[in-house]
Amino acid sequence: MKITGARVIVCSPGRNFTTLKIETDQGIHGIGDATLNGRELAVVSYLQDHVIPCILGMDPRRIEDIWQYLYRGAYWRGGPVTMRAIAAVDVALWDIKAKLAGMPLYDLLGGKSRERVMVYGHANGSDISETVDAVGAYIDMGYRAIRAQTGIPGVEDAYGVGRGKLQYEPADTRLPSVGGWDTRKALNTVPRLFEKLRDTYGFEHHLLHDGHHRYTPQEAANLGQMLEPYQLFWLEDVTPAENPQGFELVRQHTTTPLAVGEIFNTIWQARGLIESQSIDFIRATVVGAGGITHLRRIADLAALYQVRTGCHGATDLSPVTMGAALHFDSWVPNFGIQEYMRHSQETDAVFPHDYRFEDGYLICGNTPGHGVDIDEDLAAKYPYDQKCLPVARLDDGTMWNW
Ligand code: GCO
Ligand code: MG
Repeated sequence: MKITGARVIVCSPGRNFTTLKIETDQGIHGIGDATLNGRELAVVSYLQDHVIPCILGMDPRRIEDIWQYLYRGAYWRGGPVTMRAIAAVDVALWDIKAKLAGMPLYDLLGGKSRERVMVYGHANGSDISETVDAVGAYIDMGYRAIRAQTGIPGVEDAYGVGRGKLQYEPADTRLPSVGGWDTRKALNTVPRLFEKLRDTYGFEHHLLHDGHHRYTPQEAANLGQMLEPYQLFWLEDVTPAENPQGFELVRQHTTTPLAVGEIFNTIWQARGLIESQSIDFIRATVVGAGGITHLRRIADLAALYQVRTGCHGATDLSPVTMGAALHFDSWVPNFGIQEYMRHSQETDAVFPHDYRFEDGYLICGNTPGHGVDIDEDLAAKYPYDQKCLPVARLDDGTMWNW
């Protein structure tokens, strides 16, 4: 069996997506997501100029060998561009192999460990009371787990607030827009949000919060302590993970569960945090961390330390990643939760899929493969529309982590 063709499809049905389609001499094709929000064209070039010429003619059933070829063979290992390109190939090959076997991908991975996948949605508002209402709307939609982010008085464009949209979509200008940040003000506001949420809705639902890399380890520990009475499911990316020892300090001072890893590309970035038992959830996902082949190694390492998965699932990860992640989530023994921000109707139409939302869970379908395809004619109607993620500055102009 041979790979006879591979092409990159860039489209913007509501937002930008980069998709790889691999064709074979047996008429079976596979689809992989390669979207890197705000840096899409770098991955397009990596695939078109450097990966596709190498894989043409290879046997698509040799997923492991092709993964190693692209990872070791590049010599320049890791990084978001390389690993997204590898992920796109890997996911397309698993799609092909599962179609060949006539099985849904979860069966090929080892079979289902659960019937449905608990997801969390994103509620946000410009202030505490709007956010409390937004959480109520998610509860009404059936969600059992909800991430809550609020505007912070005195901070311009605080992270996670939808600017009037239900779905928070940060990449919306051609050049980066500038948001603000003030840790003192955030520490004054975030615990009050969760106090109000628990007062209003009780303790039945899982609540989550994303610090988006903004706090120092000491500030993060302080936030974790202040949030303890509200029993969060997790506090995410509370401090940058470049220095894993920072998480050890946070861990020593709070029992609030910690999640990290949506920007990780390899097991090497996750290893120290997992082995030191500094985190509870690993957020690496299919498109970010080299596809199914690499993600399952991360999950297996995590399982040794009772760390559970919590795959990144923002809207910049296409339905192809969502479909593949749901098969992974259905199989992986140490599953925690799956993020699900919901794609727009335009996006869903371009990527026909067989997963569905029901009662706070996503359920993956049974079609052979990962169950997601691309409608290329429809995709062609939505040309690439360059957009960047924002940047953040403190009040005095200092650059901060967005
Ligand atoms: C999350 C995230 C995202 C990222 C986005 C960047 O937890 O969902 O932090 O919303 O900001 O994926 O492209
Ligand atoms: Mg996040």
